[in-house]
Amino acid sequence: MKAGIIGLPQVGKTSLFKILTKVQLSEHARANPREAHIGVVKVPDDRLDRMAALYNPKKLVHASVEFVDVAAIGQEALQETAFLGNLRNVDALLHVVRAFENDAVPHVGEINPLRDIKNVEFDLMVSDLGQVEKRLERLQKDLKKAKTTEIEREHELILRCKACLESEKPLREMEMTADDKKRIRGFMFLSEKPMLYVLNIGESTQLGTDLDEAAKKYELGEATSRANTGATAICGKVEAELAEMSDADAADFLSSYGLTESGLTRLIRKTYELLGLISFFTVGEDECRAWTIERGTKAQQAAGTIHTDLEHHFIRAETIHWDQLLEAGSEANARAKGTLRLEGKEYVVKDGDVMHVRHSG
Ligand SMILES: Nc1nc2c(ncn2[C@@H]2O[C@H](COP(=O)(O)OP(=O)(O)OP(=O)(O)O)[C@@H](O)[C@H]2O)c(=O)[nH]1
Ligand SMILES: [Mg+2]
Repeated sequence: MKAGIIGLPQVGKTSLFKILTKVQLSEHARANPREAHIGVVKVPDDRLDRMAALYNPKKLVHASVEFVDVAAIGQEALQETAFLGNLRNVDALLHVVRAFENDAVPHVGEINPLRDIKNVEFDLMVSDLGQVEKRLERLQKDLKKAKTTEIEREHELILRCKACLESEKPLREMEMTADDKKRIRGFMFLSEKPMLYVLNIGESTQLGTDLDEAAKKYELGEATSRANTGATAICGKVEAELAEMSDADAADFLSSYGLTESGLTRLIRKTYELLGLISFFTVGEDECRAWTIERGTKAQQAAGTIHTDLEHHFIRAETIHWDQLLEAGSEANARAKGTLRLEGKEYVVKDGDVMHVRHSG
């Protein structure tokens, strides 16, 4: 899974990227701010850590998310092939919105997250509209030559996309069937991607409350009720300090601000939710590992994310919820207690399930 960090100039995109990925930018990267930076981030997961404490495995593998930090967005940038290519390739967009006050860091006019969001959405939609219009021309030519159902369907769908964009609604809010989505997948429309608005707020003594209330304060609350859209807040400055600390110090620091988890953990979790992703686990003395699947995935397909052979030769999955496993202390105890279940291929995997796939391969 890949998420693109976008936003207006100087809002804190690269700062967020550096904190997330704990990557030190190379000289080359610093000298070329218009090039995309890519980094892989391990998804923090307390459930997995606690099970690892039980098994003491040789290898511990968290789920991961790839983040891409691109240059500031704007009509001009969206004409650049490289810039567009980087953005089209991601599964979700994180729009960093400036909410911190600092006269030393320039911003277009006063701090106004709602205005910035509208402007960036507008740019994304203009870019998509250009593509839609080009495609329509092509389809209308094709329709004159030969009328096939497939061309007619796509034509109708692209017309709907056009109407949606012209009414200044991003494509992520348009109702689409799974077939519709497949039909336009190749265009990789920017405004169709799930969007998480990330308010970058200033420091304060009551940061915990401020973070919780930021979306409301800046009137982004309604964004979270729109389809495929979410909002969260971070304080870049505090996160940067946290990133330098040991885990124990970080926990103390967080609680001094009235926080229980870092903004980054919350941000990664929100991105997961937005994309409809969940994790299941495999555990053992060799390896404890988190696997990422879409919510609603059945046991057999889930086994396929581990190895295609496991999907083809799937028989059953020994399944237990992570907290039941911790409570039992071992799989053997869980089996004796009856909390370890055998599930068939139609079983819909739940977030936090621990699975051991039995196969005939
Ligand atoms: N006070 C404050 N300053 C910040 C914060 N985040 C970033 N800055 C400062 O804002 C400036 C721009 O930060 P960057 O992370 O480079 O912003 P960017 O969005 O990547 O900028 P461009 O790539 O040039 O568009 C730097 O001087 C940062 O130190 C924040 O949370 N609080
Ligand atoms: Mg930058």
